[in-house]
This record gives sequence, structure tokens and C-alpha cells, in this order.
Amino acid sequence: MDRWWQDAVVYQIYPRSFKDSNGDGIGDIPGIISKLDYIKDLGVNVIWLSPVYKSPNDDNGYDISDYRDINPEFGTMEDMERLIAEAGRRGIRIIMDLVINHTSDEHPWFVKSRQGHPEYRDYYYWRKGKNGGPPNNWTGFFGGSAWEKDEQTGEWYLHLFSKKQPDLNYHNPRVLEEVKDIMRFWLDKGIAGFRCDVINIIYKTSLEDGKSRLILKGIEHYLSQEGNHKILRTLREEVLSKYDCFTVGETVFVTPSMARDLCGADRGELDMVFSFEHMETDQFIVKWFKRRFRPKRFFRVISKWQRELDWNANYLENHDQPRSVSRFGDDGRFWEKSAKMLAMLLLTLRGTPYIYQGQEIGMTNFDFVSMQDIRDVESHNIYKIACDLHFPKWFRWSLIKRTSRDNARTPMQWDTGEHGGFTDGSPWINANHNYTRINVADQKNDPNSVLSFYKDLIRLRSASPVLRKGTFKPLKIGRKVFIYEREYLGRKLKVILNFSPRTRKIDMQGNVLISNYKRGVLDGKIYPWEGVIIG
Ligand code: TEU
Ligand code: CA
Repeated sequence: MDRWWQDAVVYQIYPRSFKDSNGDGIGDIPGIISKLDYIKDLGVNVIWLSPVYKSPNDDNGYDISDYRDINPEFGTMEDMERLIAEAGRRGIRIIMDLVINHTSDEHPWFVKSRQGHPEYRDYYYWRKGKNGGPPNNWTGFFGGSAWEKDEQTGEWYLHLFSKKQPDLNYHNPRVLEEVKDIMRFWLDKGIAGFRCDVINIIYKTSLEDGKSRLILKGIEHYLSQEGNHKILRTLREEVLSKYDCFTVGETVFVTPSMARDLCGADRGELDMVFSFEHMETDQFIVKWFKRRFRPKRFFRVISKWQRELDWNANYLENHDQPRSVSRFGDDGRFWEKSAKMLAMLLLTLRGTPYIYQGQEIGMTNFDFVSMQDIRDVESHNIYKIACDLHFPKWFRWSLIKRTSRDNARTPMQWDTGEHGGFTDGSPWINANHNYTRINVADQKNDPNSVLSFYKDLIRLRSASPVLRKGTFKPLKIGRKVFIYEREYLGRKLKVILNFSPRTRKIDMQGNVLISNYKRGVLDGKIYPWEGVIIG
């Protein structure tokens, strides 16, 4: 099949926070439909929709209780079909989130499994405890033990995420059959593929104790196992290859060589993966322990992945990460310049770019002041652990403030109306008060806005085979300046990015194709947070 997804620009929607159409404070599918013209106008041609399936929302839809139904808060199956059709009419394809490492504990499979139903018991991992404790020493992604004791049978079940997200057991072949059916169900409705949630940890080779390590004890038993590769090849062969679609895997803790095994063109598994290494350059070991953002470290990692993989899924934001302008840019004095410069980085790398809702207008981290504003289950778990460890209150809050996933989950800022025009009711999570300054309505007709810059870059990229298909070569990885070259059939473009509030000298010449400053030719200088493409 042709690799149309290599020419795509993807826009991620987190439905809960995008647009509320009926005043209940929760974003929904009719809300998304009402904004399709906006998305079309941006120039993207694929939407990745975070989960809209039926879910008790312990982890905002990443805990699914029915894979074939829509969460009533978001609308109906008819709404979903209308969304696929309306998007299609605008030349936009939709990929859905495929969350198959775990289900909700309210999924009928788990309900029956928990009751000991012989057909369903083995859909999940049930084990006896050891010495009054859990069956092994594994720890989970949201902190604490990865096991939960069930009082009905006295046995424990495995959950790498929240305790309402029990892990599916892929040693049972019936589980994979169920997954294949679910995938076909949605592909038959006309979706163009899947973003596959934590897809490189779904197969647990054994349930032995993990080596002693600081975080995620046990990971060596389930990270990118051979059984996992086998599952991916089966899904490709038996399901995905029959459709014109693509997959992007969310793959945690991967190195470039592990990633190549998951998405190399010759492997027959995934089409591309989201790696995490560039997102880990401002942390020690776990994301909760931040260290200063050093651009050079970041450039090195990006460069490494660009060179080591033929094709990357490039992103600076998603629903799990703080906002990029607050994290890698300057959301104060150089807010506009740095948001635009980050846009240039994202849209000039080799690979498929993913823009997260609100990124295109430079949305920033939240301005919350206490835990009362926080909704995320992960943040609450971590806060509780920090309390148990007697961390002082100011410190606990500082961890949450800088790192919480809710930074990305505040409502999309549409206009200067109450709650940024997201809802007429009261929102499930508060809007950032800066919606009066940062919103779509103000940026839409301003040719110098962050939004207009995104549109310009997307257009430039669509028109430029060099940007879409060219090779990547780093020319300078400086402390604050990153320069690289893209080349295709002898045509070359250079991208120069200044991650600093100071003007820098630069010995490079050329006509400026686009810059976040107005200029015609490069004059030996690169301005604060400037990004330029020269040709
Ligand atoms: O995320 C998996 C993941 O490893 C992390 O990004 C996670 O969000 C957390 O930050 C670890 O500290 C995926 C989804 O993107 C996330 O929203 C879900 O909560 C998670 O899987 C479970 O389905
Ligand atoms: Ca709603």
C-alpha cells in the first residue's frame, strides 16, 4: 500500500477538553464536528482521536469498558460515524486510540473474570499472593505495587497502570482474537489506523520478581519481548494489511535499536513509533524529578533519532506531557517567538509531525494553585505517595505543577468568552486564565500569530519534497543553537533554531524562506528564539 501517511500532518484531539457542544462541561464529538473546518483550515490531514470508547473514566478513557461503543458523555455511535464522514469529506482521515494492554475493571470480560468465570478467568493475570503480599515485586507506572488483591477469591490481579486498568493476558490466544475483531470493527467503519497505547509492553514473558531498580521493577519481563513482536506481526498480517491504514505505536523506554525492531519497514509490525528519549532530557530517572532543560542535550537526542531511524513520529506535546512552550521555550517575554520556533522544529524534521490541540496557538501550562484543581489519577497517586514520604507541601505541589499531565488537559482556548469558549456550562477542568490573551479567535485573522505561522509551515511542508522526504544531517549542535540540513535529489534546505533570549552571530548565508522574524536574507545574526529556514 502506498505510504500516504509519510506525507501527513497529524492533529491530536483529546476529546474531553476540545469543544463542548451541550453545556455539560465535557468536550464531545458534536463539538469536534463543529470545529472540523478549523482543523481543515490548519492544513492537517489526519486526526488522532484519543479514546472516545465507553469508559468509567478512571484514566479519562484509557480504561475502556466497551470497545464497540461510544462514551455517552461524548455522544453516540451515529455521532462518531458522522465525524468520520464529515472529516472524510474534508480530506481528513481519523485514527483512533487502541488501548489493548489493559481494559477497565468494569469491562464485562473483567467482571466475569473476577467472578471466576472459566472462559474469562484467563483473560487477565490472576495469581496467589506471597507471604501476605503481592505475587511479585513489580511496580506500576502510576506508582506503587502493580498488583491488587481481590477479596472475592483472595487472588491478586496485575495492573501496570491504575488499579481500575487490569492488564490483559496475551498468553491466552482468545484475547488476541478479541483484539483483531475490535480492530476490524473500527477499520470497517472507515478509520485510517490506530495510535497503539503502550504497545511494546503488552506481552509479559514471565511473572518472576524484577531486578531491584528504582522504578518499574519487573520491566525486563515485559519490555519489547519476542512475544510482543509476534503479536504485532500477526495483527499486521491478519488485519491491518487488508486495509489502507497505518499504525503509530506509543512505545515506552525504547532505544533506537528497539524502535527499529518495532517499526522497521522490513519488520511487518508498526509503521512508526513515538519514542520518549527527547522528552526525558529534562528529568532524572523519573519525570517527577526535573532537571534544568539544556537545549544541547535535547538537540543531541533528536539528532540521534533522526539519524538512527528511517522514519520518526515527531512530537513535542501530547495529552501526557506539559506544554512545549512552557517547557522548552519561554512562555513569558518570548512566548510568541519561542512557540513559533518550536513549530519550526516540529515541522521541519524528517518524519510524520504530530500537533497536539492548542499547541498551534501556543497554549501554556496551567495556572492552577492547588490539588483541588487537579483531575488526573496519576497526579493524585503521586501526590499521595509524596505525602506518605513526608515531602513538604510546597515541594509536593512543585512536582505536580511542573509535571502533571493536566498541564495539557485544560480546555482548548477558542475565544475570549467565559472558559475560553470551551463550554457554556462549568468545565470538568478549569481553563487557563490566559485564554483572554491566547485564543483561536484572536489569532485566526492575524497573519503574524502563532496559529498563522503553523499554517504557513504546514503549507510550506506540503509544497516541499525536501521537507517531506529529504534526509536529515545535523550541521551544528550548539549549547543553544541547532542547525540541520535537509536534502532531497540535490535540493537542500537549512534550518537554524536559536533556543535562547540572546542574539547570536552566525556564519551562514542564504535567502530566508521563512522566519518568525520578518527578514529577507540572513545577515550574520540570529535573533532571540528565532527560527529560520534558508534555501
Ligand atoms: O501512556 C503511557 C505512559 O507510559 C506515560 O506517558 C504515562 O502517561 C505516564 O506519564 C507515566 O508516568 C499511555 C497514555 O498515553 C496515557 O494517557 C495512559 O494513562 C496510559 O497509557 C495508560 O493507558
Ligand atoms: Ca458535552
